[in-house]
Amino acid sequence: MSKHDTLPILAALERKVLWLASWTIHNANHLRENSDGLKVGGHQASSASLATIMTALYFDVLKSADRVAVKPHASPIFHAIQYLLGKQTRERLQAFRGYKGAQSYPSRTKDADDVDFSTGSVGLGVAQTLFASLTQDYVRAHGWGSERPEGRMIALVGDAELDEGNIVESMLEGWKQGLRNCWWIIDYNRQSLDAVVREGLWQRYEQLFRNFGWDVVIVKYGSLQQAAFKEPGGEKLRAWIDNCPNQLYSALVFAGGAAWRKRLNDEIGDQGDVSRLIAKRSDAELAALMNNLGGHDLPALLDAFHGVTTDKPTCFICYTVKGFGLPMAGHKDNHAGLMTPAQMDTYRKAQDVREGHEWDKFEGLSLPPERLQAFLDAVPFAAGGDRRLKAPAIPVPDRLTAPRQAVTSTQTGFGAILNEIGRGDDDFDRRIVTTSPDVTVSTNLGPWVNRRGLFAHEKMADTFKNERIPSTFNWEFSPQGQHFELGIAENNLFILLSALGLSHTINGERLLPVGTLYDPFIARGLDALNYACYQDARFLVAATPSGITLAGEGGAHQSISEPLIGMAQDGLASFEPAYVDELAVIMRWAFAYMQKDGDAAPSERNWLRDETGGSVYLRLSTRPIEQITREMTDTLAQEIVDGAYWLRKPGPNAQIVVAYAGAVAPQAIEAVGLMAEDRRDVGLLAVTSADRLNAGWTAAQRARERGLVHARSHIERLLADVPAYCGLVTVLDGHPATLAWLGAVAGHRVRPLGVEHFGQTGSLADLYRHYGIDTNAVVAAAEAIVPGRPIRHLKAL
Ligand SMILES: Cc1ncc(C[n+]2csc(CCOP(=O)(O)OP(=O)(O)O)c2C)c(N)n1
Ligand SMILES: [Mg+2]
Repeated sequence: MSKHDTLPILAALERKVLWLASWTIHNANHLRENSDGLKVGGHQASSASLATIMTALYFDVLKSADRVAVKPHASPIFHAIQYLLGKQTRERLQAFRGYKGAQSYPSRTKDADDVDFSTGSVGLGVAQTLFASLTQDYVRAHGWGSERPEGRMIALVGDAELDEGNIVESMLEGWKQGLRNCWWIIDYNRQSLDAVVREGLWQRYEQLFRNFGWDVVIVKYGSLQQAAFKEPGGEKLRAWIDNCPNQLYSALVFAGGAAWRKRLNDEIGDQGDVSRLIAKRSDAELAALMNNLGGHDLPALLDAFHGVTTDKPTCFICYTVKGFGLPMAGHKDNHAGLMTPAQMDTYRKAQDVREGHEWDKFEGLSLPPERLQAFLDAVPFAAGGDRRLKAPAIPVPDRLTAPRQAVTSTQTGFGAILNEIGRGDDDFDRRIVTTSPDVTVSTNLGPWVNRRGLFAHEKMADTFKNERIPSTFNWEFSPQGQHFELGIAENNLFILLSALGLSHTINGERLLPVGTLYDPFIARGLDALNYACYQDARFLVAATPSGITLAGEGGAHQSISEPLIGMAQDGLASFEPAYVDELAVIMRWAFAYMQKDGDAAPSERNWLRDETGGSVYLRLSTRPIEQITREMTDTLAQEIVDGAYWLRKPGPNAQIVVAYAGAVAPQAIEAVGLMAEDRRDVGLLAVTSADRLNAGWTAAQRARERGLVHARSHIERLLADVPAYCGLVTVLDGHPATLAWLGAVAGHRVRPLGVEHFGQTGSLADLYRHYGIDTNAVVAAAEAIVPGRPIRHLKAL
């Protein structure tokens, strides 16, 4: 079909998309039964701003291999487009923002109409497209997925969204990594939520993008304006538009044709030709001309998009009007504005939509429905079939191992386990991809990187090696490398993990991503981590060092709240093992768990939904501790994965049980040893995952409440035989609330020990004593809750 034939169809679809989106929002707010009396909202103005751009993209420019992150508030436009393409149902549109309805912000996991990337927290979806493009390149450089066409990774970006620093962080990384096939289309409506944006912002953007190696295309004037500029006096009009402040332009868009005329006549009306240019247009024509910014003009947009012939990252700055085509257009307070029923009625009539036919796809359009349907059936974007790709699970070895060391830390063990994996060359070894924000060496990924190399489009030798200068690390880049070295930006780490962790469904090629960072800096990237989990990306993150155990480094580097984050973060199973043999079991399980995609029903053994899979967080330590020599039986391995096991099972008369997690194991063991000199049957519970224990406990209780009376979680079984009078001391290098709930499982009195205040520098002994997580503190806590006389022990503390 020639461009000549396509334009009228696209223009009709643009009207329809805007109508359907507006109707969807109106329906949700004014027509649907809404017993709580609250308006559900829907961002009518913000959506309208992108109606033309998205029409041009989805119905003409996009290919099926392209992937798009849609600005959160354009969700109604996206759903309307999918409805026209037959991929969204009327029922879900009618339930927009309601239970199980089309989502307020496009959601990969909760929407049914093939959202490529979730958005909502502004900035993150934008950066996701950049990292998705790097991931696509990584996959292809490794020889996978070349049977599919390459896609462009596209973000529809709000202009105020660019204030989010994570976008700039990602641009810097994209520049370093040779970004290709990435388009960011800025909806330059010059409005944010609260107000009108600063003058001249586009110039800052333009320079910013060019500095990072992007092409910039500015789509400022629509075709009506371009034609008017060629009329006598047109250049004067253009100069006026170019000099008009954003606030004033927005205000005049809102005020309409008569206001435009008055203002233009006041400012440039006595200048001959231009007066005639203005005078020969009616108010409506004048408003149409002045509102005809490039971002609302199909010919200008199609020229701009089709004009790109390279794979260079490209930014389009498209001038738009927030609320375009609606009565609230341009008003600075329009962000959460809703049309009134009367306004909607006027709009309905103007669209020739009959009452009762509001959802009809082609209602009110003058083109024949068959022609429109035939066009929709042939839209290239929708031609490729299922957009959710699948990739088979990569078999995980039966065991992961590290050379045995008598005294070592979980961080060292982590590096050693990956180093062992790095020796092999089967599919499992090749599909692992590691990444770290400038802490590769200090989180112990160095040995793995030495074996597998760093990833880059081009080969880059390690100059130190070439110059024969001895160095522990071989820093060689090549397209075959398996490590992404990132600059220091934890947001980038988590967004890259999100992109790598969706490769199976975006590229049809599975990767097993492993990221490392320092535990306290999880907080820096937390929203990006949450975003990655919300999209159901699959990865393993190892956070190390952690806690006050980092002694000499001091309070700025000592994490406290992260164990609670690990428990509370959905989609992330978290572990804090103490011993390397536990870690090996957990990592093996994690690589399989990351690939699961099954039934959401919980297992009757631990009441966890393991079959659905998820991502995994390992909180690891630099503290070398004496390892236990033991056989890793299947039962023990299972308990480690379920979250806890008895290191010393309490006897029938136990008065004290100590439960510990992570690096404080030696303190817990010593305290139990001392107390055992005076009290019989003292128990020691090794907790490897407070998160999984807690989740299983909650799920089993819920199951019992629903009538499954025999439902028992792992922690309930472990504590079942502990006498009711027994006290429970819990201890970890992290917030005490992590384990405090253990007392509620079977009604035991509990004294939770942990860290509540910022750490500081000192020796390990100093700090453990100061914060009350040393051997002495465990014994003192036990003494406070144990029944009967004080505990005597032979060794002085
Ligand atoms: C991280 C984050 N902070 C704040 C918000 C709330 N918020 C939603 S939209 C918006 C303004 C967006 O302005 P812009 O990107 O220009 O889009 P427009 O509404 O103009 O279409 C804000 C502050 C959010 N969604 N995410
Ligand atoms: Mg804006």
